[in-house]
Amino acid sequence: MTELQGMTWRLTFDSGGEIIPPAGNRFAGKADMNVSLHHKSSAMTQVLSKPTSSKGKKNTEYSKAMYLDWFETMFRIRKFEERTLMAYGQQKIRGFCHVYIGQEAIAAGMTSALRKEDAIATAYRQHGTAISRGLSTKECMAELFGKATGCVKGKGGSMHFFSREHKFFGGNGIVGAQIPIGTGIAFAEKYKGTDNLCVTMFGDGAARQGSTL
Ligand SMILES: Cc1ncc(C[n+]2csc(CCOP(=O)(O)OP(=O)(O)O)c2C)c(N)n1
Repeated sequence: MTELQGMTWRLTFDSGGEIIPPAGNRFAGKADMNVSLHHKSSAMTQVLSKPTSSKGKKNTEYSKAMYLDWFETMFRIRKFEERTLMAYGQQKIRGFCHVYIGQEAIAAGMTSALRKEDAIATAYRQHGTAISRGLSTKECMAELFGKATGCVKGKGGSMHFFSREHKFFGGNGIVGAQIPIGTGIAFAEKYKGTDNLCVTMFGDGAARQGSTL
Protein backbone atom coordinates (compact mmCIF):
# COMPACT_ATOMS: atom_id res chain seq x y z
CA MET A 1 0.00 0.00 0.00
CA THR A 2 1.21 3.46 -0.69
CA GLU A 3 -0.38 6.83 0.01
CA LEU A 4 -0.29 9.60 -2.54
CA GLN A 5 -2.07 12.89 -2.13
CA GLY A 6 -4.78 11.27 -0.03
CA MET A 7 -5.32 8.46 -2.56
CA THR A 8 -4.50 4.85 -1.77
CA TRP A 9 -2.88 2.57 -4.30
CA ARG A 10 -2.64 -1.15 -3.82
CA LEU A 11 0.27 -2.80 -5.58
CA THR A 12 0.38 -6.56 -5.20
CA PHE A 13 3.66 -7.91 -6.47
CA ASP A 14 3.24 -11.63 -6.01
CA SER A 15 -0.22 -12.19 -7.44
CA GLY A 16 0.62 -11.78 -11.09
CA GLY A 17 0.28 -8.04 -11.20
CA GLU A 18 -2.85 -6.97 -9.43
CA ILE A 19 -2.81 -3.21 -9.38
CA ILE A 20 -5.70 -1.26 -7.91
CA PRO A 21 -5.19 2.40 -8.77
CA PRO A 22 -7.09 5.19 -7.03
CA ALA A 23 -10.07 6.95 -8.58
CA GLY A 24 -8.95 9.60 -11.00
CA ASN A 25 -5.87 7.68 -12.09
CA ARG A 26 -5.74 6.83 -15.78
CA PHE A 27 -5.79 3.12 -14.97
CA ALA A 28 -8.70 3.39 -12.54
CA GLY A 29 -11.53 0.90 -12.88
CA LYS A 30 -9.66 -1.17 -15.43
CA ALA A 31 -9.80 -4.64 -13.96
CA ASP A 32 -8.17 -6.13 -17.03
CA MET A 33 -5.24 -3.76 -16.57
CA ASN A 34 -6.50 -1.57 -19.37
CA VAL A 35 -4.56 1.63 -19.87
CA SER A 36 -5.85 4.90 -21.23
CA LEU A 37 -3.62 7.76 -22.20
CA HIS A 38 -3.67 11.03 -20.37
CA HIS A 39 -3.11 14.37 -22.00
CA LYS A 40 0.19 16.19 -21.79
CA SER A 41 -1.33 18.91 -19.67
CA SER A 42 -2.68 16.55 -16.98
CA ALA A 43 -1.43 16.91 -13.42
CA MET A 44 0.34 13.56 -13.70
CA THR A 45 2.82 14.90 -16.22
CA GLN A 46 3.41 18.16 -14.48
CA VAL A 47 7.12 18.89 -14.36
CA LEU A 48 8.28 20.68 -11.26
CA SER A 49 11.33 22.66 -12.26
CA LYS A 50 13.87 23.64 -9.67
CA PRO A 51 15.91 26.78 -10.10
CA THR A 52 19.12 26.47 -12.06
CA SER A 53 21.93 25.14 -9.89
CA SER A 54 25.06 27.13 -9.08
CA LYS A 55 26.87 25.17 -11.80
CA GLY A 56 24.39 26.44 -14.36
CA LYS A 57 22.81 23.01 -14.84
CA LYS A 58 19.01 22.99 -14.91
CA ASN A 59 17.55 20.50 -12.46
CA THR A 60 14.23 18.98 -13.37
CA GLU A 61 12.03 17.25 -10.85
CA TYR A 62 8.90 15.24 -11.54
CA SER A 63 5.94 14.80 -9.22
CA LYS A 64 5.55 11.67 -7.10
CA ALA A 65 2.42 10.86 -9.11
CA MET A 66 4.48 10.88 -12.27
CA TYR A 67 7.02 8.44 -10.83
CA LEU A 68 4.21 6.12 -9.70
CA ASP A 69 2.60 6.33 -13.10
CA TRP A 70 5.87 5.34 -14.79
CA PHE A 71 6.36 2.52 -12.30
CA GLU A 72 2.87 1.23 -12.85
CA THR A 73 3.28 1.16 -16.62
CA MET A 74 6.62 -0.65 -16.36
CA PHE A 75 5.25 -3.14 -13.84
CA ARG A 76 2.21 -3.83 -16.00
CA ILE A 77 4.38 -4.54 -19.03
CA ARG A 78 6.81 -6.75 -17.09
CA LYS A 79 3.99 -8.88 -15.66
CA PHE A 80 2.41 -9.21 -19.08
CA GLU A 81 5.69 -10.34 -20.60
CA GLU A 82 6.41 -12.84 -17.82
CA ARG A 83 3.02 -14.42 -18.50
CA THR A 84 3.74 -14.33 -22.22
CA LEU A 85 7.03 -16.17 -21.83
CA MET A 86 5.35 -18.78 -19.65
CA ALA A 87 2.62 -19.38 -22.22
CA TYR A 88 5.17 -19.45 -25.05
CA GLY A 89 7.17 -22.09 -23.18
CA GLN A 90 3.98 -24.14 -22.89
CA GLN A 91 3.45 -23.73 -26.66
CA LYS A 92 0.14 -21.98 -26.11
CA ILE A 93 1.51 -19.06 -28.10
CA ARG A 94 2.70 -20.12 -31.53
CA GLY A 95 4.96 -18.54 -34.11
CA PHE A 96 7.31 -15.66 -33.41
CA CYS A 97 7.28 -14.04 -29.99
CA HIS A 98 9.52 -11.09 -29.10
CA VAL A 99 9.15 -9.81 -25.54
CA TYR A 100 9.78 -6.26 -24.31
CA ILE A 101 11.48 -7.17 -21.01
CA GLY A 102 14.23 -4.68 -20.19
CA GLN A 103 12.77 -1.91 -22.35
CA GLU A 104 9.76 -1.04 -20.16
CA ALA A 105 11.12 2.38 -19.21
CA ILE A 106 11.20 3.46 -22.85
CA ALA A 107 7.48 2.78 -23.27
CA ALA A 108 6.57 4.39 -19.94
CA GLY A 109 8.60 7.54 -20.55
CA MET A 110 7.46 7.93 -24.12
CA THR A 111 3.78 7.49 -23.29
CA SER A 112 3.82 10.23 -20.69
CA ALA A 113 5.47 12.61 -23.15
CA LEU A 114 2.96 12.00 -25.95
CA ARG A 115 -0.62 13.13 -26.45
CA LYS A 116 -3.33 10.74 -27.54
CA GLU A 117 -3.39 12.48 -30.92
CA ASP A 118 0.23 11.49 -31.55
CA ALA A 119 0.99 8.27 -33.40
CA ILE A 120 3.50 5.44 -32.98
CA ALA A 121 4.92 3.05 -35.55
CA THR A 122 7.34 0.42 -34.36
CA ALA A 123 8.94 -2.94 -35.07
CA TYR A 124 7.95 -6.44 -34.03
CA ARG A 125 9.19 -6.09 -30.41
CA GLN A 126 6.13 -4.12 -29.44
CA HIS A 127 3.93 -5.68 -26.77
CA GLY A 128 5.08 -3.12 -24.19
CA THR A 129 4.73 -0.17 -26.53
CA ALA A 130 1.17 -1.19 -27.37
CA ILE A 131 0.23 -1.66 -23.70
CA SER A 132 1.70 1.69 -22.70
CA ARG A 133 -0.18 3.26 -25.58
CA GLY A 134 -3.54 2.13 -24.28
CA LEU A 135 -4.29 -1.29 -25.77
CA SER A 136 -5.64 -3.53 -23.02
CA THR A 137 -3.54 -6.44 -21.79
CA LYS A 138 -6.58 -8.62 -22.39
CA GLU A 139 -6.81 -7.88 -26.11
CA CYS A 140 -3.02 -8.12 -26.44
CA MET A 141 -2.85 -11.54 -24.75
CA ALA A 142 -5.83 -12.71 -26.81
CA GLU A 143 -3.92 -11.69 -29.90
CA LEU A 144 -0.91 -13.75 -28.84
CA PHE A 145 -3.22 -16.73 -28.40
CA GLY A 146 -4.64 -16.18 -31.91
CA LYS A 147 -8.14 -15.46 -30.63
CA ALA A 148 -10.82 -13.43 -32.38
CA THR A 149 -10.94 -11.12 -29.35
CA GLY A 150 -7.34 -10.06 -30.02
CA CYS A 151 -6.48 -6.52 -31.08
CA VAL A 152 -6.30 -7.62 -34.72
CA LYS A 153 -8.76 -10.49 -34.38
CA GLY A 154 -6.04 -13.07 -33.80
CA LYS A 155 -4.67 -12.69 -37.30
CA GLY A 156 -1.47 -10.81 -36.48
CA GLY A 157 0.06 -12.46 -33.43
CA SER A 158 3.06 -11.17 -31.50
CA MET A 159 4.51 -9.03 -34.29
CA HIS A 160 1.44 -7.25 -35.59
CA PHE A 161 -0.55 -5.49 -32.90
CA PHE A 162 -2.44 -2.53 -34.33
CA SER A 163 -5.02 -0.05 -33.10
CA ARG A 164 -6.36 2.83 -35.09
CA GLU A 165 -8.19 4.06 -31.98
CA HIS A 166 -4.91 4.40 -30.09
CA LYS A 167 -2.98 5.57 -33.14
CA PHE A 168 -0.73 2.56 -32.81
CA PHE A 169 0.39 1.63 -36.33
CA GLY A 170 2.18 -1.64 -35.64
CA GLY A 171 3.84 -4.00 -34.96
CA ASN A 172 5.88 -4.57 -38.19
CA GLY A 173 7.70 -7.85 -38.85
CA ILE A 174 9.99 -6.64 -41.63
CA VAL A 175 13.06 -4.96 -40.17
CA GLY A 176 12.79 -1.25 -41.04
CA ALA A 177 9.25 -1.48 -42.50
CA GLN A 178 7.93 0.90 -39.87
CA ILE A 179 10.24 3.70 -41.01
CA PRO A 180 8.48 4.64 -44.28
CA ILE A 181 5.12 4.02 -42.57
CA GLY A 182 5.97 6.38 -39.70
CA THR A 183 7.40 8.96 -42.09
CA GLY A 184 4.20 8.82 -44.13
CA ILE A 185 2.05 9.31 -41.04
CA ALA A 186 4.17 12.30 -40.00
CA PHE A 187 3.88 13.85 -43.48
CA ALA A 188 0.10 13.28 -43.42
CA GLU A 189 -0.12 15.23 -40.14
CA LYS A 190 2.04 17.96 -41.62
CA TYR A 191 -0.13 18.25 -44.77
CA LYS A 192 -3.22 18.41 -42.54
CA GLY A 193 -1.62 21.28 -40.62
CA THR A 194 -1.67 19.59 -37.20
CA ASP A 195 1.17 19.61 -34.71
CA ASN A 196 0.72 15.88 -34.03
CA LEU A 197 3.81 13.73 -33.83
CA CYS A 198 4.56 10.27 -35.10
CA VAL A 199 7.22 8.46 -33.08
CA THR A 200 8.90 5.83 -35.24
CA MET A 201 10.92 3.32 -33.23
CA PHE A 202 13.57 0.96 -34.52
CA GLY A 203 16.44 -1.15 -33.25
CA ASP A 204 20.08 -0.95 -34.28
CA GLY A 205 19.39 -3.79 -36.70
CA ALA A 206 17.18 -1.44 -38.74
CA ALA A 207 19.55 1.51 -38.61
CA ARG A 208 21.22 0.60 -41.90
CA GLN A 209 18.13 -0.51 -43.78
CA GLY A 210 17.59 1.23 -47.09
CA SER A 211 14.33 2.75 -45.90
CA THR A 212 16.16 4.48 -43.04
CA LEU A 213 18.84 5.95 -45.27
C1 LIG B 1 14.08 -7.04 -44.09
C2 LIG B 1 14.36 -8.09 -43.03
N1 LIG B 1 15.58 -8.68 -42.99
C3 LIG B 1 15.84 -9.60 -42.06
C4 LIG B 1 14.91 -9.96 -41.12
C5 LIG B 1 15.24 -11.01 -40.06
N2 LIG B 1 15.39 -10.37 -38.74
C6 LIG B 1 14.42 -10.53 -37.81
S1 LIG B 1 14.81 -9.77 -36.39
C7 LIG B 1 16.26 -9.19 -37.00
C8 LIG B 1 17.17 -8.35 -36.14
C9 LIG B 1 16.65 -6.93 -35.94
O1 LIG B 1 17.36 -6.24 -34.91
P1 LIG B 1 16.82 -4.91 -34.27
O2 LIG B 1 16.12 -4.08 -35.32
O3 LIG B 1 17.96 -4.25 -33.58
O4 LIG B 1 15.70 -5.35 -33.25
P2 LIG B 1 15.81 -6.18 -31.91
O5 LIG B 1 15.28 -7.57 -32.21
O6 LIG B 1 17.25 -6.20 -31.45
O7 LIG B 1 14.90 -5.50 -30.93
C10 LIG B 1 16.45 -9.63 -38.30
C11 LIG B 1 17.66 -9.32 -39.13
C12 LIG B 1 13.64 -9.32 -41.19
N3 LIG B 1 12.66 -9.61 -40.33
N4 LIG B 1 13.40 -8.39 -42.14
